[in-house]
Amino acid sequence: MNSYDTATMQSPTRAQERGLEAHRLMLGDCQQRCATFPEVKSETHPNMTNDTQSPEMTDGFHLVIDALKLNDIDTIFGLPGIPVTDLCRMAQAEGMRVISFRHEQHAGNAAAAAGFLTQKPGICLTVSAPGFLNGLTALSNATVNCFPMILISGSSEREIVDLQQGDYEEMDQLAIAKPLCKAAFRVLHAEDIGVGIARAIRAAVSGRPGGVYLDLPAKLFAQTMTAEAGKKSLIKVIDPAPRQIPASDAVKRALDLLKGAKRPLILLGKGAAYAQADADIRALVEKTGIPYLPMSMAKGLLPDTHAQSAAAARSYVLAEADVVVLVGARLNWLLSHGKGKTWGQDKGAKQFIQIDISPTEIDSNVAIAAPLIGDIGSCVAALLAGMGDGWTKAPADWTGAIAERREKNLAKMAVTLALRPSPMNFHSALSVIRDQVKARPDAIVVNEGANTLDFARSIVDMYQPRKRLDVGTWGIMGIGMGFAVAAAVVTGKPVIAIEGDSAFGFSGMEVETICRYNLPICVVVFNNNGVYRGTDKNPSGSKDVAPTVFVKNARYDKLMEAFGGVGVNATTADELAKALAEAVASGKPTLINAVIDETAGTESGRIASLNPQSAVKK
Ligand code: ADP
Ligand code: TZD
Repeated sequence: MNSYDTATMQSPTRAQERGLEAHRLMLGDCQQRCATFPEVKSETHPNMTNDTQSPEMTDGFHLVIDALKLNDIDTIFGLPGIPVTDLCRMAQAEGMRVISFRHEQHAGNAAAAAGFLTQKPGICLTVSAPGFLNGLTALSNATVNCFPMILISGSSEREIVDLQQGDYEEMDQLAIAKPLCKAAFRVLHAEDIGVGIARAIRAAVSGRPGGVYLDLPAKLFAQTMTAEAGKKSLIKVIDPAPRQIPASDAVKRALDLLKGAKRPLILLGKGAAYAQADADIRALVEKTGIPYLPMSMAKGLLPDTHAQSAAAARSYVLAEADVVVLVGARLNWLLSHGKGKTWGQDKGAKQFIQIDISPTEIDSNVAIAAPLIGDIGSCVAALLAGMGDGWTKAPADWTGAIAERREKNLAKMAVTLALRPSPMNFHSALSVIRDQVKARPDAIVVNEGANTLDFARSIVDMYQPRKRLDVGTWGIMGIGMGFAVAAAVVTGKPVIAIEGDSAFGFSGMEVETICRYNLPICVVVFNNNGVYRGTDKNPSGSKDVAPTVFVKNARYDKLMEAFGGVGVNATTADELAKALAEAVASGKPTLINAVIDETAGTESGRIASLNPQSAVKK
């Protein structure tokens, strides 16, 4: 019955033996308990079998798979091991796509990105304790970013965990997950698997999306019940993310405020990208003629080349605007908390209209004059309906002043982008990627690093919604390969991962995963020999190098070659352009080691001011 046993019994290592023993104990224990406790006892439980009739049977493994499939979830990102190895195998046998990673954090990041791209919760499957903890960073990051995902982890026996008797990979995972995600559930009985998965799906995608933890103890998987009862126990979730219609007085309040605005601004956040209300959002922007700013993952909701984009005049519009419409964007650190110099504190108070699905987001940092609570699709549709046909466009003196600044800044930037210094700097390398994305606007860009992130965000224009995935709300490194794998798996489109050399290191081993599944991913490593830069010196004179520098002139391209992908060392913009175009056209896993001037970066990119300064002069 358990193919893990037979598959690994030939020559088990000591660790495997320990694991197998634990597994055997679990199974034995399960059988014993089945005989003892009525809730899992086949003879007495109404859903369980009676051997004499030999009806078709199912078990916990199959119920988990059936419950996911019933809810149109077709992909699992995970990493096998006790007690979920057979779950991976069986899911694959049942037609699900199972993408196995080298580290759970990247499987979790893939699940999160899949959730963001599809509005269906991405599934990450891990083993207990350490595997669970490895996945937890991604679960927590997904929750912070409002991405729907479900981390499903196998766990040890409750009886042993709760008495802290030292089980194989013992940990009270549910308790640990709870504060780090939106909801956490545990299923103890096979007949509750349907409810558990339904609750997890609803919790992940309804209201403000987020991460959900589902704890499945090992012995659940082997519990049996009749196939018929099993089928009946599953739940097809109806309307998992119900529309939330804004109140009409809230819509009127928002429109009244917007009507009187002299210098209005629309700010689009990744909530707007997630909502998939692309046509209405574009209609809102174009009908009102209001200039807009996209947050990084909202880039492409309207093409970055749109005449109303104020991205190239960002500081000006943030400081000068009088009424700001926030669409799925929080006034957190990325927006200087809605106050201070960035927001032109000396120019009088701003008034905000905030569209968000979460009522408690309102007034989180500054007073919000017109909250509009609901899903973005419904809210934007209500605004459009309320505006009717005769809505007056944003004042021309405001839009004209922005256009003037934008053109000036874009012209200045064009000169910088045309330069071809040797070695490459961030601008020359990114100008090449910018051209490639323009040629293939359906490609998905994944982006992490410090300078590599900041420059790419402003230089690489996006043309279509949900084509840019990045470090998000935490500014977290390590999302690169997980996000790239998910983007390729979910969309089948080419993926260009623009990676700082430090950032890449967090998930670099997943190039093997990329090669194994032959995914159309081109990783471009901006190799400037270190975190931020490669120039720091150890001031102590000891033989260690400085904490921010790496091995000089490393060849990350060889890493991809090691697994059969294409590796290219690019020292000029032309070489980079050629390699990138070939990678995108061929769809072959490719890693381009883009050699960047090691002096080119700045400390922490554009957020250097967040570094605490020592008060002591030494
Ligand atoms: P950004 O980082 O791009 O500024 P944030 O992650 O800070 O964006 O904000 C996203 C916001 O969008 C969150 O406050 C979240 O509650 C909200 N949100 C997510 N999905 C929806 C939706 N479908 N409708 C309304 N609001 C949403
Ligand atoms: N660890 C994690 C998980 N997230 C982080 N954000 C950091 C550490 C700190 N950090 C940054 O904020 S950016 C960065 C680190 C380590 C890497 C910057 O170096 P890079 O990019 O090589 O990736 P640039 O382009 O050379 O600056």
